[in-house]
Amino acid sequence: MGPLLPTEKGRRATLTRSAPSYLPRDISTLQLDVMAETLGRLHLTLKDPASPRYEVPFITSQTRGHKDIQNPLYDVDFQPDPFGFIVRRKSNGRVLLNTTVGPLLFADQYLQLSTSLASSVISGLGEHYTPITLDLNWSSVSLWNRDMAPHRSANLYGSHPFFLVQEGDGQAHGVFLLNSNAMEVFLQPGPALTWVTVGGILDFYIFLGPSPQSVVQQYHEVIGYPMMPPYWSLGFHLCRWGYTSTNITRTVVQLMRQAKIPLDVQWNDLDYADQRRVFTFDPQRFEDLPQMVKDFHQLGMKYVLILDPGISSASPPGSYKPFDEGLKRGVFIKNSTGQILIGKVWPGPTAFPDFTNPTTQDWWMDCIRVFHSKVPVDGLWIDMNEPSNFVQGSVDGCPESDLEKPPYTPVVIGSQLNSATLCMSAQQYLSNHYNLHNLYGLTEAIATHSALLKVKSTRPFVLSRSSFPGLGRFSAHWTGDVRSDWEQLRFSIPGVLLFGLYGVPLVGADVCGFGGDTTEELCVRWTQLGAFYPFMRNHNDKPNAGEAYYSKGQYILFPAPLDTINVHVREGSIIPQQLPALTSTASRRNPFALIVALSEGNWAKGDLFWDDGESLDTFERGNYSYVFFFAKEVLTVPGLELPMTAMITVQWS
Ligand code: MIG
Repeated sequence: MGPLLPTEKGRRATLTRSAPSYLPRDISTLQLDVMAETLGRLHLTLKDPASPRYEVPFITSQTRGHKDIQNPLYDVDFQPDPFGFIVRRKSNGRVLLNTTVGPLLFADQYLQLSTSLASSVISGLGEHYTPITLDLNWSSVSLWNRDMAPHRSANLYGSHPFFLVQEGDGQAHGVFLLNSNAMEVFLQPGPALTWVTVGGILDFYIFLGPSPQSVVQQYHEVIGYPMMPPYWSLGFHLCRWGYTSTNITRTVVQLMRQAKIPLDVQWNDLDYADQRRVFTFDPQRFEDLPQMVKDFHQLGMKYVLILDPGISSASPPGSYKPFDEGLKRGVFIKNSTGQILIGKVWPGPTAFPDFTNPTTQDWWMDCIRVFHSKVPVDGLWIDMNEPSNFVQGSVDGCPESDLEKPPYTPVVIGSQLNSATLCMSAQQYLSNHYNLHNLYGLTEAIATHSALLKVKSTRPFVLSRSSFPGLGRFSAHWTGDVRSDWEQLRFSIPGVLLFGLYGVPLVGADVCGFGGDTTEELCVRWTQLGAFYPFMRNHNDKPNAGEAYYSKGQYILFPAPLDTINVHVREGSIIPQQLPALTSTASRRNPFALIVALSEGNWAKGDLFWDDGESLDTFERGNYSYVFFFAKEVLTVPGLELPMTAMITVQWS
């Protein structure tokens, strides 16, 4: 470590590695900047002085332009070789951080720093399914945004590289590592922790409090204070995946009013969209959506619907403007060779808007403006924005590269960074997806917030599943696909409280649980708890039939309450189905689905005769289709990440 010399904003030194680290593409000379920005905030960065590296955009605009201040709450000492720093609370001399306990490593795709901790009571480093304080007994948490139903040890929808340490005497401090790359934090009983990140720079903010509240305030001063929500968004919200028509949605509202249950906001899930394509609505089942929204407004209610980022790329040219326009304006993320990256989400093949591109923000606003002129929504719910992808990387896979398989991959669900999302080598306006992945939801929230602001000129309401520091300036958050059970009800409390730390106070869990069937008692208790969530929405998964029992030569007793009829399917059969409707005139236009019950030998077959249903002699004249289905189990389909049990062959005649 060379001498610390004064700069305009603080002090600067050069670090030179004396022994090689043996890491690939090691960076052996670093620039250290130490900035005493406010009485309670210390800012420390480590960068490569020789060539600029990726740094997180969009955050911390408020902290620019600070000068080194005198007499802060902290002091910081340096150990020159091996390099480390020690941060103390001046008032009592307590060591808050001591990074001399382990080596600093700084290579292109592997950055590591360890520190001792002042106590074992630490909270943060979300988003995970944890209690309010973390387990320091040789555990680790990975920060990598992922579409994953909340459960233990999984990296979930958002990333928040911030933690609060309670020092034991009522005082507290906090640490924020501003870095958006995939990160793993190793927690040790020392108490100590080790940060490992696979890119970017080391950019630390240390907040001295001294009260826990002031730590949180100091953190929010850096990442931005939360937005002022519209008053109505504090009311009761009702949603379900499976309100399959305006008729059903209207009936729900009517029943709520008849039962005199307060309801501020009615929602629709993807059911409204024509072939699940955003910015459209189903011409039959949701034909009167614009009128329904106006009718709700007449009742003093508001209306919100879901918007997924994936834009269908397979509609016939000229038939789906959001894609055609987006293509023209170059708004979509490209693959490593410069073609539009195609993934697969609800509408089938999709392209992904690159919200780091200002052109995309304009295009997104135009899409919202046009849709809003037909359907005057009051807010938007942005789902699937980790971004989530049903195939790994893209429909064409991903190229072999250090970005897809870095020298070290943090422990993440799916084992690879491109699991259930885009290729890491995908190209965005500001950088590659490897660097920007964790910002996808935030950047979509920024674009959606500013579009609503321009289109409606009222306080925007956005609800985002994916998050990163700064999200709260633009959006509310819900905790994703929680299961309908007591444990998940209990864990929703730390889940919601932690998002307060992260600067997203308008947050809630799906009341009564999202996945599986709730029970009357659970739902009553969850509704009582939900009244204390800042954001209170009851939202459930599609009604589940999809429970399967496998049995042979056994007697099993199945519950058959009055509203349930059990269906038994013989092994080896495939049964075509259509979504039901109120008439067969309507239902025969609905999409088909297949029930495939594999045999013990792992095959199944079935067939379908399909004609217009009313003209004479269709069979004799050949005016029909005959489809034969054959399924055989395969273990994996190359490029398909989802567990796939059967390959289905279809023969037409
Ligand atoms: O892949 O839009 O978390 O609230 O109901 C599932 C359907 C997509 C996930 C959301 C959930 C929503 C569901 N969505």
